[in-house]
Amino acid sequence: MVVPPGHRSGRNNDGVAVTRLVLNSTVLEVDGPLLVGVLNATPDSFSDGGLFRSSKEAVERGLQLVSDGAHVVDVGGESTRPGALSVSLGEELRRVLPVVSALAAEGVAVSIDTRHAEVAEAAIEHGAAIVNDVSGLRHHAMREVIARHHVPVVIVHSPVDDPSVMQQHSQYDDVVAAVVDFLRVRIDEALRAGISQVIVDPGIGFGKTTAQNLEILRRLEELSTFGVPVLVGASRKRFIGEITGVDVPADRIIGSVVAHLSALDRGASMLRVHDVRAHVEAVRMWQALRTGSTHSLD
Ligand code: HH2
Repeated sequence: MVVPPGHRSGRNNDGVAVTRLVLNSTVLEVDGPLLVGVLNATPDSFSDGGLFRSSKEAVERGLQLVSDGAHVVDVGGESTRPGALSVSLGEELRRVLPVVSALAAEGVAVSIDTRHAEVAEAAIEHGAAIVNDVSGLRHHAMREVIARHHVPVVIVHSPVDDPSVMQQHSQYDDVVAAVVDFLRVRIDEALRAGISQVIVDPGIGFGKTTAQNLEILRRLEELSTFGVPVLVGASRKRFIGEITGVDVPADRIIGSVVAHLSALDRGASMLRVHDVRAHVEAVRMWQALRTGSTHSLD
């Protein structure tokens, strides 16, 4: 496996991951876990759907995520929750573009959470700097857009492209092997298409049972074989509710933090989270325990 050339993701002297992404004309380098704040401009996302009815409210939320400590804000206009109905391209664009451009104008590093090449391209043209492809970079058109605009891509494992049926596809002999094999193929395709910055994500909850999500988190080191940053998004997901007994997604903060700290211990360097403040605190403590440093982190 060839490591994509745009990367210099490694470990510092304390063994903590350093992530470096080239975004438009700037470089985002984070010495320690990189936090991606979730911003769903949707009426039906499982934990924050309908909260930000206007673009203005969504932008305010995005700026709040940054002041709380998010390094990147991930803007999505279509829910991927199991069973979610797909929206038209026009509607997805209408939801995300004003939010992307307003945040980018404020200097925020924005990623666009989509499975559609048209939405990715329009969002990039409005200032998005990363594509979070929740369909796993399956489509040639998406690879072509990302390569042409030289933006980093998050490749998310999902057994099928369509969220409305993905829970019917959770049969794997070995879920971790299936995720690793899938990502290996997609990374090779990305490199062949000329994409130089790749981040991988096992797709927690994307066509997976609670037991499979746990198996992935327990064996997350197996994703380090690619030598590219590993992103984990367990935030508020249903399996956390099942394990902790916390029914309301927005109340699943402790379970989310614990899952994410475990992911950091097993090689993740990026976390996609709704509750940024709680994760900043948790990550500071995690990093201090690893390094012995008493300095508070930026
Ligand atoms: N999970 C969701 C959406 N996008 N992107 C990445 N890279 N990794 C994830 O695990 C991931 C993701 C689902 O969570 P959320 O955005 O909160 O909900 P919804 O899809 O209902 O909008």
